[in-house]
Amino acid sequence: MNKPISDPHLLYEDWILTETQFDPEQLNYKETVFTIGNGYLGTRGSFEEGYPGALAATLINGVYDDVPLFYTELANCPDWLPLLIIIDNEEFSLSRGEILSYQRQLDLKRGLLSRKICWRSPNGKTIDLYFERFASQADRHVVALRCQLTAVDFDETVLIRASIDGNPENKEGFNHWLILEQSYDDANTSLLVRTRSSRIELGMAVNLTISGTQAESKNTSVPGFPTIETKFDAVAGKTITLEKIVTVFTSREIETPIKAACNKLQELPSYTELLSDHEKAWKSLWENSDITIEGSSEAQLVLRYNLFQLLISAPQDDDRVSIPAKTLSGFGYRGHIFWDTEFFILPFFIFTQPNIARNLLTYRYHTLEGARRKAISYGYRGAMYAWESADTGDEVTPRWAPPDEIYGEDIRIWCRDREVHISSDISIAAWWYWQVTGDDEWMRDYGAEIILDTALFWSSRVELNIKRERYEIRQVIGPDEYHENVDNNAFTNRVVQWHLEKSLNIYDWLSKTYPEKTLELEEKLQLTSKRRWRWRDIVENLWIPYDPETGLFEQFEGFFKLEDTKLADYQPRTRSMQAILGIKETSKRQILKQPDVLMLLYLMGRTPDTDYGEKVLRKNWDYYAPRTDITYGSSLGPAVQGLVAASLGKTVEAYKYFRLAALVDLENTRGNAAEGIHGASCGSIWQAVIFGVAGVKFTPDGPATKPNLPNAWKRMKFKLYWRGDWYEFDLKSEGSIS
Ligand code: IFM
Repeated sequence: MNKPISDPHLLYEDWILTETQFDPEQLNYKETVFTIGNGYLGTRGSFEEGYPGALAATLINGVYDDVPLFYTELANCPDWLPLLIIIDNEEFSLSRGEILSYQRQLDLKRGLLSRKICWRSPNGKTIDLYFERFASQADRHVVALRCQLTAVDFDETVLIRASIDGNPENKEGFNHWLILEQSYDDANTSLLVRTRSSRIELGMAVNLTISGTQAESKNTSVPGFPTIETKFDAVAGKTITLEKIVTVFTSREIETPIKAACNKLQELPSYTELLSDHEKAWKSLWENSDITIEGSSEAQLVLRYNLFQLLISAPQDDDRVSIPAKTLSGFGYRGHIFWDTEFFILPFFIFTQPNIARNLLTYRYHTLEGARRKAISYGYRGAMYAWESADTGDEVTPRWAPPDEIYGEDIRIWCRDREVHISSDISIAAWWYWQVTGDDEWMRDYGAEIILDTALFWSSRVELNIKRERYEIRQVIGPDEYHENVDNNAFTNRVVQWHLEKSLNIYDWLSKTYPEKTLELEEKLQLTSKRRWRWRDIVENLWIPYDPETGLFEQFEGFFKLEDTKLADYQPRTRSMQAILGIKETSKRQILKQPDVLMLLYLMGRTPDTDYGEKVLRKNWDYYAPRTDITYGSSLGPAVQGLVAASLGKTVEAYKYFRLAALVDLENTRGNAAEGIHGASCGSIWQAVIFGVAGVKFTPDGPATKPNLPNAWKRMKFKLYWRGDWYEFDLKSEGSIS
């Protein structure tokens, strides 16, 4: 990896991401970059002392609430960070006074965010400050921060206010919380709040300790803002340490969250012990999930950073939540869950943390009722998954988006109605989980119902074209969202065919292995032999727009007739082709938002029985890669494009796409990192490295590699879980050595 292009103040080294200068222009995007979390919650990297225009957020997975009549979103939870430092009536803030030195670091190995500042107040008092914070991986209901202060050139009273902000707002200014109760005793304070619509209660309790000086604490709370205030006499050169430990529970996990938060606070060990347990938990997480790269410590950091983002957003103890498209790091897409999880993120977990993968997939089981309601409302059978899903599984994609210009027309969002491939993406992920883990119980109790009920949806959605004697799927949107309401999208049709074939296999397996469960599902889903016969008929006769003579897929019926456009003619540019040409004009041309056919070929290429082979891959690469708006289209594209490039031995090109994907948040290459981490991009980077660079394929003898290491990478090591065993890989640039 070369030096970062856009941000000379970020340093990438093995495990440590360092920011060497504070730039207020980058405030919100860096808040995303420096998010910490533990899968239960995520806290953006906002400052403890605040900053004008900050988008502070703590998002707890599954805590959704409605903005009535408009939308459902993850509610921004009470902010546990506030810590004000007041010297001589001057509040410490990077927006005032003088920053004499600044450094912020995210230690990925330890899951620790820290900041070192030397600040001179407008009154000329200089202070050294060191902050650190973590969201405990060892006990997910605990978050903590520490602040060390050293007066450099003054002896003066310093006032500290440690609070919970119980009136947090979401990005558009909506406050989801009603304050129910707050209390105070000694150095502790607590708050109980409830969401307005979903009526989820949240209890938070705080303890503040101060060491290195004599200090007295008192309660200076105002409603909705419990505060512990403490005062001490600073002496030049002497370091004082403040530790703020916070516990949090919601009624999603426990009946009385405030009691649970207060009780836990009483039982906790010291900050140092909490931190040490947290570090041990991170060590064990990385044990199976890390990929080590020798030859480029920058590439190493960037790759680990993306994996870290997945690990901090993954539910470890909860199977009723998933990973939102923007993880738990921002307000983008309102915390909704897309196919991003199953297609892009899940493989990382299936092969390195199967327990988490199980939770993520079980969320889809628990949301089947929502998918069934959606199917009924569209006049179909079975389960039709929501394009955007939240707590119940009902569709939460907005129907309309506002126009780009003041007198423009509202824009209809068709994905909710037509981007139907998601039901098969979920089933494919469930099947892969089963293949890799051999978790028959999960398949029996959860997976089979997901796969079979979505198959029933398909048999009611697929249409028979009597004239052409074939089945078709009309009016869909494929992964390339520049073309809406098209017929026979190759990706959709092929994944449906695959899905129905696997449904028949799973039905056979289930009826042989668990006949009682089969009877139960037959009755519950009305799964008749006639319906299964129709699946077989569809598998055999569903039209796939593929020409075996040339090896070329047509992305959808009529795609080749669209006007061809040379994307090179539009260089240089900084916007997507859709932003330049408009929605309608782009849809009339052979321009792709993301690599639709290539995504299909990559997916099918994972196993020998469905692989179309290198010749077909090359043919389709040559056709579609130059027509894909890879830099400014969807963030989901570059890593997949890089994966395919690597499989074709195009290592230089592959590396270019790897960088594009890997830096999307770190360097804000699309300008929208402030909205939250691009979770799918993080997941597809893992896939690009494992399936593209290492060339992993699954053979009857287990995973095998065909490495395509970039020049700078001398060696890479990783582990994969496969059917009860951990496989360790150690690849050198000249080939596999074990
Ligand atoms: O799911 C994606 C989609 O494929 C492209 N637009 C953004 C969505 C959320 O990341």
